[in-house]
Amino acid sequence: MSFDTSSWLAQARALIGPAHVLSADNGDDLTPYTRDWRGKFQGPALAVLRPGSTAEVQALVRLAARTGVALVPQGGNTGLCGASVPMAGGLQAVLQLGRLKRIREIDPENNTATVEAGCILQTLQEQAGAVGRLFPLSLGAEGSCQIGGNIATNAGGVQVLRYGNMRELVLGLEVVLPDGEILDLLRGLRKDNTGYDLKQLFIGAEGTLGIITAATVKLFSAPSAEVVAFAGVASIAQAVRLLGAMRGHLGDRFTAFELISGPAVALVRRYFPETPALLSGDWPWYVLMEAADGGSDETLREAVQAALMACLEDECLEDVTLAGNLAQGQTLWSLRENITHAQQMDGSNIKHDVSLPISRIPAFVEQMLPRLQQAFPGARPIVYGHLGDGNLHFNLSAPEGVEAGTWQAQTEAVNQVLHDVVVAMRGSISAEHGIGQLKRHEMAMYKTPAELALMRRIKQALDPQGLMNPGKVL
Ligand code: FAD
Ligand code: 2HG
Ligand code: ZN
Repeated sequence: MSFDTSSWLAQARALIGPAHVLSADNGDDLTPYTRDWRGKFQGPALAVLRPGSTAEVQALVRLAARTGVALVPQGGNTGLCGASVPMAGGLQAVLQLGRLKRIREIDPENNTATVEAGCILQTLQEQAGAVGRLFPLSLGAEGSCQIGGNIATNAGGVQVLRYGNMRELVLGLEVVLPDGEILDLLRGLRKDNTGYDLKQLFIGAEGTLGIITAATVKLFSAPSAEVVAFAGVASIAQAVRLLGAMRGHLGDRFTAFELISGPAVALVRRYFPETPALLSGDWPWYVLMEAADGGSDETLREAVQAALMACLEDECLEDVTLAGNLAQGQTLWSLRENITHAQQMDGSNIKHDVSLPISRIPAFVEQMLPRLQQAFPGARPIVYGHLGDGNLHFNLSAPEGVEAGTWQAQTEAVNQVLHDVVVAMRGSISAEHGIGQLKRHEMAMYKTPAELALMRRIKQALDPQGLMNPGKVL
C-alpha cells in the first residue's frame, strides 16, 4: 500500500496546528532544517514538525509509530556530525524542538534549573545569571544550540576542565520514548541510587533512543571575579607543563585551558582582521586560560599574576598577557571562538575531534604533523582545542588551490592516518561532537564487538521499529 503523504500531513496538522507543520507541498522552504550547519549533509523530509508541548511531542511520536514514519529530532542544528538532519531514503520528518523553550523553574537554593529542550543555551545562562547562578556549559554555538541538543550530544565546550561535560550537569530528564510513553525522570537530586540511572542512556544518544523534552540541570554560584590570560609557548610539551603548574597554583579556580596553534591564530586574523596582535612575538602554540572565583577581581588577578610569574621562571611559558578588563577578556575569547568560523570561511576542511590522555598529547601531535604532511602534501593543519580535557580539534584545511570536492574525497584516507594512531594510543575518535552519520562506519571499525552488540541490544529494546533518528550512531 502506498503512503498517503497528504493524509499524514493532515493528521500531523490536526495534532499540533497547521502553522507548526512545514512541508514542501505547502510552499515552505525546508532547507534550513534538512541541511546541516557545515552544509555537508542534506536529506529529504516529509515535513518539519514544531510541537509546543510535551503532550504534542507524545502525540507526534505516537503518530510516527503508528504510520512507520521516522523522526529526526533537531535542536539548533549546530551539530558537526550530520546527526540533526535526515539521511537519504525512507519516510522521515524533522522534529524541531525550538518551540518547547520554557524555563519551568529556577531553584537557587537547590542550585537547579528545570528547562524545556528547546531553550537556547545562552538564554539559560542569562536567566541563571539573573539570580546569581552560573550554568557553566559554554561553547561557540551557545547563541543558537539548544539544551536538548546539548544533552543529546553530551556537549563539552570550554569549561569542562572545572565543571565537566553536559553529562555531569544533568540531574534529571523528561523523555518521550519511541512508543509514545513519557518517562518522567525530572528529579533535582544529587544522590539517588535507586537502580539503573536511566537518564544516562539518553545523554549522548544523539536522539536515537527517544525525544528529550525537558531537563533538570545543575547550577553553581556565579563567580564575581574572572581573569583571562593568553600565553605563547614553544611546544605542546611546554603547554602540558603549564597546565599542570597552573592547576597546582590555582586549584579549582582554574576554569579553562585552551590550546591554539600559530596557524589557527593567523587564520582568525586573516578573516577577522580586527583581531589585535596579542603578544609582541610569534609562537608556534598559544594557550588561552581563565580563572574565576567568588572573591574580588583584584585578589584573583594577583593570584593569577603570581602563578604566571612562577610559570615563567619555571620555563612553563615564553610570554604572557593578562586581559586588563572584561572587554579585553572577551576579545581573547572571540579569537578562540572564531576559529571554526574562520576555517569555514577559508574553504573545505576535514574535522577531527579526538581525545587522549593529556600526557600523550605532545607525542601524538609531534608524530602526526609530519606524517600528515607526508601523506597529504600541502594540507594545512589547524590544530586547537580543549587541552585541559585532553581534547584536540586536529582539523585539516584543503591545500591551497584544491577544490572542496577533491579534498572531501580524501576524508576517509586522512581519518585513517589520524584515527588509527589515536585508537592505538587508547584515545577516542569523538571526544565531544558525537558520531552522527559522519563517524558511524569508523565507530563500527574501532569499537569492540562486545560494545557494539550491547549498543544494538539497547537500541532494539527501546526502539524496535528503528524510527528514532535512523542511520545515526549505529
Ligand atoms: P542539533 O545539532 O540540532 O542536534 C544534535 C543531535 O542531538 C542530533 O542527533 C539530534 O537528533 C539530537 N537532538 C537535538 N535535540 C534533541 C532532543 N530534544 N531530543 C533528542 N535528541 C535531540 N560542541 C561541543 O561539544 N563543544 C564545543 O566547543 C562546540 N563548539 C561549537 C562551535 C560552533 C561554532 C559550532 C557550529 C558547533 C559547536 N559544537 C560544539 C557542536 C554543537 O554545537 C553541539 O553539539 C551542540 O550541543 C548541538 O546542539 P543543537 O541544539 O544545535 O543540536
Ligand atoms: C570548538 O572547540 C568546537 O571550537 C568546534 O568544538 C570545533 O569546528 C571545530 O572543529
Ligand atoms: Zn571543541
